[in-house]
Amino acid sequence: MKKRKIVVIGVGAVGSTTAYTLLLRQRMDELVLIDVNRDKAEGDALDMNHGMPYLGRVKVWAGDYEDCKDADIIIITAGAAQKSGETRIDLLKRNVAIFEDIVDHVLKYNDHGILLIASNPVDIMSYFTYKRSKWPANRVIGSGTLLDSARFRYLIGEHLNIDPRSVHAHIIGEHGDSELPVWSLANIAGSELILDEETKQRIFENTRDAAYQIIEKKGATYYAIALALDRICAAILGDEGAVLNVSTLLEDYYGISDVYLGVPCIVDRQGVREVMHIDLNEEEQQLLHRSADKLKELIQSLKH
Ligand code: 6V0
Repeated sequence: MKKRKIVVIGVGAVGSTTAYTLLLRQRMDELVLIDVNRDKAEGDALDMNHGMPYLGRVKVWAGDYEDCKDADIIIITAGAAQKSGETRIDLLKRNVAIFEDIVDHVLKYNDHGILLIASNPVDIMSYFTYKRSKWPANRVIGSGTLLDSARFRYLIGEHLNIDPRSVHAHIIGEHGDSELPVWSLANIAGSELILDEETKQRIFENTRDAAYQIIEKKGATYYAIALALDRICAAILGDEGAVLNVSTLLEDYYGISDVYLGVPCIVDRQGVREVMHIDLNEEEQQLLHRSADKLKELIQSLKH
């Protein structure tokens, strides 16, 4: 049987937590860690290997770009992270420069895998990777609003005392300040949520601003994003056809094209098999357009 292989590029807070999560869940047979800080990658690999007597056998090592050769999934979490008071957009120029180098290196060795992007601003970094790689859009995926949707479902579940896995609710648009809640489709067992406007506003603001709150308290966010990335890898490697709010290329989605945004997508071995068209009300459509316009402006600003 073909070995499943995942490469994680950038093993800082997000990358190493993601690697560890993938390892605990035994998602692959081989796991490669790449970082400009080689010592960090080597230290992480040693540390993880020492846990192997308590796990199944997974080969973990600190590698080079050559190791991308036969990888099924290449996760990029490298780059600058938000500091307290910074928005995700503040990271843009720094991370584009880092990505030029990383994407070109990956392309030298791999032309068939799936690139999974987590570095921020994730929608723009995913679009940039799609353009630079010239790979079909289905194989360049951003983590999008999967994490935001998880936060949203958790907060709704907490408020109603319901398991968040039974809460069906979506955050779509930018993974960032212009994202929007799709209240019109939020439901539990098909029943509409009965929440007053004030509660809805509070739940959404706590979802949207969650990263700021966490960064203020401990400097970085990594556990929940690691679980979200693990979920995407499971959907890909298991050929699941799971519906996940990842960032993907939109083509005439409510008239929006040529931008990456988080929307519900069917994810399987091909990556994004299909972008799902969901019924948004007028207000939600307007907010989605606003989110797309903001990202398009930023993409344009990169060209100057
Ligand atoms: P971090 O802890 O600073 O780690 C970044 C890592 O990237 C470090 O180990 C660096 O050495 C490494 N690195 C930098 N340049 C390169 C390069 N050229 N090649 C290889 N490695 C390199 O940051 P953290 O892990 O906290 O965040 C990483 C990225 O994820 C940031 O852009 C965050 O904003 C983003 N996040 C995205 C989330 C999402 O939902 N998509 C959630 C949380 C963070």
